Amino acid sequence: MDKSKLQLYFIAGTTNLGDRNLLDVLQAALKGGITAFQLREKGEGALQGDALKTLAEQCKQLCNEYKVPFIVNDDVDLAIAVDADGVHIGQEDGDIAEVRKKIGSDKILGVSTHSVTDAMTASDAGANYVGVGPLFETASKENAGTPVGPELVRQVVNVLPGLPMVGIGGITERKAGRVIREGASGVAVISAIAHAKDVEQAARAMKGVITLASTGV
Ligand code: TZP
Ligand code: MG
Repeated sequence: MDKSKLQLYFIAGTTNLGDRNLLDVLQAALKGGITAFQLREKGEGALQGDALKTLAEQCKQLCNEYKVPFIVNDDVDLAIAVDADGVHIGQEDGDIAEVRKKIGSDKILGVSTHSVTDAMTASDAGANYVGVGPLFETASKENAGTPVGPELVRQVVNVLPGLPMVGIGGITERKAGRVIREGASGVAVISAIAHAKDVEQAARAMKGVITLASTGV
């Protein structure tokens, strides 16, 4: 896949947003320059069934307008049903090669990884990109596990230099540059954008940091 699509990867679901409307937040983030979006509808009060499918279709439509890939977390059947651009799965979400077979070779497959071994396995099984983390402490994921630290990004890049990869977990505007300098293609964030006072501005500022760090300035 095109690594530049991973530069600023925004992840959200309705349960991350309090009173905010997901489509409003997504639109603001798209205006601010996010390069990929993942719908991650999880936890208490998460939408299901038709309501979730409708939301996914609306997110996809909005992402299409900005030519930004729309990825569905975990739910392979939903991703297929709404013809999403891809699916993202974790280590406990089934066999990676099976998911690849199910979605076909044209769709993006992302896999969460916590070690170099995980990343090698995901790459061998047909992942287009991996998420590496949690790099730092995060309040956005239950049982996220002990932070692996930004050094793991460099270790994965050293072993798998061609594999597109995003760092994830507790990444703020202040920490994003470090993650890029360790060799990540981009950063994946929930709260840095979803909880920002001004979502569009937060995305734009983060994108600026990433662009600067990527060009080595
Ligand atoms: N996977 C590992 S950490 C995490 C996920 C989904 C949460 C990232 O959220 P935040 O708010 O950017 O730390
Ligand atoms: Mg999962």
